[in-house]
Amino acid sequence: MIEIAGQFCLEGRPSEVKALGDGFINDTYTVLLADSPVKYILQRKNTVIFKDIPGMMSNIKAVTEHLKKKIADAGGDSMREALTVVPAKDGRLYYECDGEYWCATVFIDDSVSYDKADSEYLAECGGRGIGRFQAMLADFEGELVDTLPGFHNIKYRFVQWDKTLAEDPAGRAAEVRDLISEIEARRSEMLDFFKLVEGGQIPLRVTHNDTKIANMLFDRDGNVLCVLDLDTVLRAPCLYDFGDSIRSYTNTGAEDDPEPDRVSMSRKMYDAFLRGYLSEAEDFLTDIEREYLPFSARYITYEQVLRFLMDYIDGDRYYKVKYPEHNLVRTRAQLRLLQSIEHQLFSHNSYYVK
Ligand code: GN1
Ligand code: MG
Repeated sequence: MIEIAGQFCLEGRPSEVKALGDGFINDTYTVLLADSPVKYILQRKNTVIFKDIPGMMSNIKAVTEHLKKKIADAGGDSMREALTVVPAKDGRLYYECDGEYWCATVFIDDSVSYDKADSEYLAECGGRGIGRFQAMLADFEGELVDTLPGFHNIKYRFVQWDKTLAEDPAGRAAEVRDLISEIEARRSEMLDFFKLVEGGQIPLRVTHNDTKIANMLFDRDGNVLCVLDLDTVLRAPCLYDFGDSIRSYTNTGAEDDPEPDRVSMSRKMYDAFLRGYLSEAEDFLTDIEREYLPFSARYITYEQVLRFLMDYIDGDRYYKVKYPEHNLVRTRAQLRLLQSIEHQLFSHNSYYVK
């Protein structure tokens, strides 16, 4: 690992590499130097999921350069408020070895990260952080490679879903019939929403697409310092970021809570995140985007239920699992969250119901 770290343009000699965090997709490490306090993040990218790492890294480089310029113009600290990609010694944005792709960024010290939002204040700050991230990228005009075709495209997810159910590779479909019908019961409503994206009524913007709270760094005052994990920066509806944030910030339980009774959407956290988000996004949101903010929470949470369940049926090939039933536990917990979102935002006495 030290040898791999040494392939990058670091400010000194790497002396220690330590595993970091709980990502579901990539493997992440911290790199310490022998002769300097500067630290780095080293990641082995998941090449089963991401087919074009050079394309992904050129997206990340272009987007972070754009953000850094905006941050510096506003008098901010562009080394702490945006990721800094560290190139390999041959000038590429990755190091390839035995078919594995490694990438490095500068570690941002003196910051706080969370798996779960613990206050309305933090949710409001999170909303502001994502709104600002999207606002800063509103005038990004560069090319972006589509690193994950069909990522939040529910039509494409149903193609994968139908195939997985038909093949039933791990022989697990029969035991999850109740969950499969929860997916099927909502299929047409989800496709109706996606027609608005395909038809162009809902615009594409430069968005993050994986805005769970663990993908943000906060400062000691609770403000979002830096948005991390830019692997999925794509042109997509900004609603996906809002929806995924609500899925993460408002959950009273854990994403994989083994006790679904602990899981619900906190309405107060929803309102706080929305308040923060609108304080930055109000100026660019169109009427239809505003109208569909609540639905996006339902859409993304539904997609997550589908993806966890599909991976369980598929024999756990996409997400890292910590125990054999993990994807099933995740499915049940996210389904409970979906039902709570529906109950609170879409039942007849809800002000959001359409
Ligand atoms: C994955 O990479 P990470 O752990 O932030 C996944 C997201 C899911 C999330 C669920 C590329 O995110 O789409 O919402 O897990 N990323 C990819 O926690 O599939
Ligand atoms: Mg990710």
